[in-house]
This record gives sequence, structure tokens and C-alpha cells, in this order.
Amino acid sequence: MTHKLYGAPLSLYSGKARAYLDWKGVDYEEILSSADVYRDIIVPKVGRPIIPVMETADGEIVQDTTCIIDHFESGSEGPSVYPDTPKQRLIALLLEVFGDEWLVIPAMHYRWNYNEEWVYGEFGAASAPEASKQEQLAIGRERGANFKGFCPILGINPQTIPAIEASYEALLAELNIHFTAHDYLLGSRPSIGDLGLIGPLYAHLYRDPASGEIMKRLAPQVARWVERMVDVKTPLSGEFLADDYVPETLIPIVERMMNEQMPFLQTSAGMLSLWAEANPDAEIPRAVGMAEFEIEGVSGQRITPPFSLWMLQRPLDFYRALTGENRVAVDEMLNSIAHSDGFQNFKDGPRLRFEEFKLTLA
Ligand SMILES: N[C@@H](CCC(=O)N[C@@H](CS)C(=O)NCC(=O)O)C(=O)O
Repeated sequence: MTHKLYGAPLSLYSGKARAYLDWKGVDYEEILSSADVYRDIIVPKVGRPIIPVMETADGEIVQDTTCIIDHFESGSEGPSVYPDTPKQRLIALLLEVFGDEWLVIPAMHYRWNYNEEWVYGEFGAASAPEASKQEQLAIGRERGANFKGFCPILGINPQTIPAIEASYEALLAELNIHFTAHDYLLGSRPSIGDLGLIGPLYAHLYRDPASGEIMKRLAPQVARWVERMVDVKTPLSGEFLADDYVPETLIPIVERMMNEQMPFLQTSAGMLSLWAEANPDAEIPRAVGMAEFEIEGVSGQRITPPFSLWMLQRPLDFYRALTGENRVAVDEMLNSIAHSDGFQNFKDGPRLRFEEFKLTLA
């Protein structure tokens, strides 16, 4: 029996899992997460409707793309998506957090403000693959409405939209320069950072037609990178750049993360600390309130998911465990990246664990 991935073409994180599994050469079958699959498999096994979900050949259920990736990475001796060297590994871990937990904002904005009608059809096709086009549209409107409803709580509104677009277009320009010289972020092999970015940059920002038109027009080299990521020609191929080299062209991208996302994560950590003091025995909610963020000089409010802080523990743990010349080399790189002191001096909230599909206080 092969492994099974329950997912859908329009899903952000399914794209991340699929790109990894294809590059890793994992023998798996993708099963569409139709309404029946949610009801009969996903909800009973995971406890809530979420994709992607991996059911391994021996029946283990793994949810969350990071856990799916680590499941296969830890069981294999072949080439890895985690660079071995300190600077590259830290950059890759940081950009996974940026893609997974921050670029959801432009992804959701462009999907719902440029592709709404089209995407209702996609929701319907994924939910009821056997239904007629008309029935799918009706079903899709109902299912899609929940997702569209996330836009305001992600901080997407008429005041922030111009800034979200300015930031996304600037990011595209930065990535376009980078991918003119390199196939992936860190050489000829995709890293965990590429996988973080491919989630938002594939399903919502490339595959949704109006978003795809924008990407292909403004940043054709980014579109080519998306195509390389999702249409893997040679699994397990490629190398990271020699001598722990981090291309200069990645610096503005990490700077954007440090400038936009890191202060928000810091505010979130403070809020989670207060929440945990007040609710020591409660189950951790998906969000502990709304907090201010700033993009391109414009402020907005968005939900603060503790899950983003669990993701941030990964680069923080890696950075803090570095010693000797590795730590010196990494600090030298970070010191050349504006606003990175917010990461170097991050004030932790409570430590989190993610197990059995749930976050708990560690
Ligand atoms: N961090 C997760 C998130 C998975 C996720 O949020 N999936 C979306 C679809 S792409 C979903 O099912 N959302 C429904 C929900 O969260 O209620 C991962 O990496 O797998």
C-alpha cells in the first residue's frame, strides 16, 4: 500500500505537501478532500476539517505540512530539504515561517478580491466532484464563504489592501531578481524555505487565474520557479550552494519578513503569555485576540494564531543552539539584515508543543 495524501488543488498547504512529496520521491496517492472524505476520514481521524492530511502506508495519520515533511525527512537518509550548514539552514527555517504564516495575507487578498467567482467553482469541484457545474457553484459558494470570511480577520480591508499589494509586488520583484540567478532559494535543490513559500505562491497566487496573470506579468522568473516546484522533473536532485553561501538577493526578502512579520509575532508572544497566565488549564485557541501589524507604513489588525509562534520556535531553537564560529557567522549575516534584532532578541511567550493535532503549553 502507498501513502495517501488527502488534499485539494486549490488548497494552500496541500501545494506545500505535494511539492515536498514529489521532490522527495515519496510513493503516494493524492485523494481529493471531497465532502465525503472530510466526513468519513478527516474529521473522525483529526478531529476537525483541515487539509492536507497524510495517512501513511502503516496507517499513521500526520497533519500539518511541517510534521508531514519531518515525518519523511526523519525516516530517510537521502538528500534533505534542510540544509546542513548554519546560515542556509536558518534562512530556510525563517522563510518557511514567512511563507506559511505571513504570505497567507496576500494569498487570501488576491484570491478573494480578484478570483472570487472562479474559486467558488473550485470549492464546489473539490467538495462534490460528481455534481453538475451548477450544483458545484452553489456548494462552492457555501463552502467558500467560510474561507472568504477569514479576510477581514487577517487584516485585509480597504485601508490595508493598497499596502498589501505594494508589499506583494515588491516581494515579487525581489524574488524575480533572485530566481533569475538561482533555480531555488539556496541553489539547485529546494529547501524547507522554498516549501514555505510555495504554499501561498502556488495555489492562490499562481493557480488562481487573475493572480497567475499578475505573477507571470510582473515576475516571470517567480512563475518559472513555481513551475519547477510543482512539476518536479528529477526527485532528490540538486545541491545547496557551496560554503554555506547565502545569496545577497535573499537579504531583502528576509528583511521584509523581519520588518513586517517579526514585530507582529513579538506582539503575539506577549498576548499568548497573558492568555496563558489567565487560562492555565484551557485548551489553546486558534487565536488569542487581534493585534496590530504594519505593512508598508499602513497599520491593520489581525488575529494572532499561537500556531505561528510554534512555527517560529523552529528557527529560534536552531539559532540559539548555535555556538562558536557558527554563531559568529550567523550573527554576522543577521547583523547585515535590517530589523533582524527583533529575531535575535525575541522575547519568548510560553513554550508550545504540537502533538496529536493540537497545540499545548510545553
Ligand atoms: N499549518 C497547517 C495548516 C493547514 C491549513 O490551514 N489548511 C487549510 C486549507 S489549505 C484548512 O484546511 N483550513 C481550514 C481551517 O483551518 O479551518 C499546515 O501546514 O498543514
